[in-house]
Amino acid sequence: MMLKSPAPAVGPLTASMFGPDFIWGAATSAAQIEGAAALDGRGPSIWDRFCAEPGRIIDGSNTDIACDHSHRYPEDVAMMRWLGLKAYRFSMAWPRVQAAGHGAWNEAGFAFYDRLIDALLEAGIQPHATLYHWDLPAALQDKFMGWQSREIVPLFADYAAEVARRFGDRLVTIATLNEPWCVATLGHETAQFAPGITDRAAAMQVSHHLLLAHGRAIQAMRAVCKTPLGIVLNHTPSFPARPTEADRLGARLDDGLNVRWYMDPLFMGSYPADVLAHLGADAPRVHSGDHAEISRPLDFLGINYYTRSLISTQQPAPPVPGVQGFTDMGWEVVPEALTQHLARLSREYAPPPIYITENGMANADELIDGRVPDEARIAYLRSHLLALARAIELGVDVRGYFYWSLLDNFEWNSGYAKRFGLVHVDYATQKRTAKDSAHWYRDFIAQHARLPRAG
Ligand code: IFM
Repeated sequence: MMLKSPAPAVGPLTASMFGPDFIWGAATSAAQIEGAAALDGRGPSIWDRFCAEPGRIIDGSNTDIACDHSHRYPEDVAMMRWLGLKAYRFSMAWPRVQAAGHGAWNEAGFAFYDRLIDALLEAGIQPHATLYHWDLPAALQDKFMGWQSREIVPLFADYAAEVARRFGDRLVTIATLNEPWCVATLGHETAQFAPGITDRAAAMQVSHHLLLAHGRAIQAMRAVCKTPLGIVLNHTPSFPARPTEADRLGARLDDGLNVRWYMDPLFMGSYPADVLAHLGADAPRVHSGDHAEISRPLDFLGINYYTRSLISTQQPAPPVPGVQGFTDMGWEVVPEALTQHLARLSREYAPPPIYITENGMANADELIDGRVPDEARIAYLRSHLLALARAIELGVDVRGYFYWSLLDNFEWNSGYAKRFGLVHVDYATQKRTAKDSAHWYRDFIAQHARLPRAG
């Protein structure tokens, strides 16, 4: 038996494959683009600390300036308008609006997001906010060991309620967390991300506190706003590399740790039994009532999809047939897995409407005579939009797509070495240049906008 990969999504892509209200967007996050790390009362984050530790970031860089978006946001909003984006997904930096993560609010920090949201609305672009995209106030790490402590849960809910109270009427959606798997596993088990801890039990406890904080924040925000609320998960569907029982079991466990560990408590009210058994003493401490809080109803589910995982007991995993290529991150390009995965989520969880809140590729882009000819990114976009259209055809309720990312930016432990943007950023001059993929996406969005509307 050969590896069962989904059938390739072939055929022409047309804008008419997406309904008239489909939302076209692009996404970023605060730490990756804003800069102004120490301006206007922003407190330090765990990523500022992590970047300062030798050897953590491959190019030794940090987020102090990044894309200088906090000063250049009018230019960036103008670029979004030129692209024809209907929506923009950004995150708020908790330490910018509450330097220590508890105590006084920082009005100068809130004023920045107030200006950004107004600029988006004036440009006719829907603002979609995420509350936590990894930049925890460092003071919370010092005081409570960050997400390892349950004491962080009410603090996050207070922060969420304050954002919802101030901005709920102007935000089109609010997501609590971005990619809790990365925070827990990459931050606390493998130490690739801040705060750089290697302790599986701590990582699993962190995952539970993140989910609980999400549930508590949903309740706190519902009390003060009517904005649609949700969460954003990163899913990397797992496949056995070989048709062996061992690889199949490995893929099932990997799926348990990445997909079911988060989907089951959110939509079914419990952690998956096989993963709990696997974790043994490293399973998190759960209080009675926690699962009821975590599984509060949501208005949308954000899915970030980039690639699949091939799992094998043979290391390195043996090559599989039909590989279409790899991005500059070394991630395999597998658009069909997106179709298959969305259909599976729909079938197994009956989730609320889905947004693809991130999808995109890093490419070794070059600026040549004022142009960035990134054909590989155009091919990636085209094939993933086709895969998405196939999922919609299969009946999956997908409402929008946000390309990751609007701009080249700080790619965490890869520093500025990896470029994901539709728009090239020259970090020495901060000059922005729309890549060929930006022109392609703009044309596609324009085609969609020209489709005849019913009525
Ligand atoms: O840059 C990240 C983003 O912050 C979270 N999702 C994955 C992207 C690419 O690695």
